[in-house]
Amino acid sequence: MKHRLVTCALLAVSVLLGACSNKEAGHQGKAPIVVGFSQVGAESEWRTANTNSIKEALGGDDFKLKFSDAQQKQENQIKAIRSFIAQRVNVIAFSPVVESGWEPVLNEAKAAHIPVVLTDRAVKVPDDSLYVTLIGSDFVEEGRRAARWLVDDSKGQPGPIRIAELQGTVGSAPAIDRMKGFHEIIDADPRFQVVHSQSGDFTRAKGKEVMEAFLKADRNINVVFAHNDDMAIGAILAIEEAGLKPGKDIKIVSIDGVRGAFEAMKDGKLNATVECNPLFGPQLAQLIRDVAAGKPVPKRVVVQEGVFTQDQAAAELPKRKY
Ligand code: GYE
Repeated sequence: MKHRLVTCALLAVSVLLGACSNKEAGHQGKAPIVVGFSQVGAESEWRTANTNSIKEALGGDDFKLKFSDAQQKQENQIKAIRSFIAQRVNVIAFSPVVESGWEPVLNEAKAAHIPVVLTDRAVKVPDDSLYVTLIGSDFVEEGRRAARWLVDDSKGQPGPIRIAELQGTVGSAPAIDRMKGFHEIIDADPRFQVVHSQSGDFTRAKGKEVMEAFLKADRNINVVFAHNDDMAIGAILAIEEAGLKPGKDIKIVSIDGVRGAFEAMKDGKLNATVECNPLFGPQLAQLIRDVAAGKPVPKRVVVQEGVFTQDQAAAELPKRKY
């Protein structure tokens, strides 16, 4: 009897131990996948929607999310990634604020055998084995789409068509690529002239500030091309304060497709927005599951998106999830 009891107790202990070591084995057992995520910041409506989508998708029992906000500073992201490495997370994911300067820290992650998933923005590294995959939009195509809208809208109009450009964060993939795509299209038509171009760092406040400065120097602006909706919304305020009508005296096209842009289109103040979908949390969660399980994943995953104009705004607005 005593012997039996001891055997039972031993069995119970070994089952418990088994469960524990299974948990410690990380993602192979039932234990959650520990993910360190470094977000750019909270600079725009797009970013807030993106953060919510990621937190929700990585909020279940399958994951343990360590989330860090870099406040648009690369040095903060590098610090966060180093701390994820020190904590030996299973997967590191991050949306790089700028394209360059990532090699040292990515090499450290590689040396620690921690796979890196890039979200939203690309990096410039000579060795692309430093990250496993990138999930995000095609920013060059978004720039082309904004330009194609403009070409269409200004059919039959005489030149010059004077454009003010509000760039995103200097050195960031979306700023570089959207500018490139936009020029690819407009440079084919000599009527289009980009007469002002400056960064508004993807925020409303800076978009407004930069537009105010443009208008102080020059009231002869026909079009604003803003690299995101928030800067366009800031520019709308500056245009109104200057006594001009946004959407009429100055046409405005921007990128993201956030709720604020649809509201501005409904009011006739913004002319068009090119969609950039931030709601890829669920797709990211699946990618991370695959990466953690050592399954092969595509090097580049592109998010699906479209273009919307004023006539579609009222019908589209209630359907928008961001
Ligand atoms: O367009 C902008 C945000 O990287 C796609 O960053 C993202 C951009 C987005 O601040 O609103």
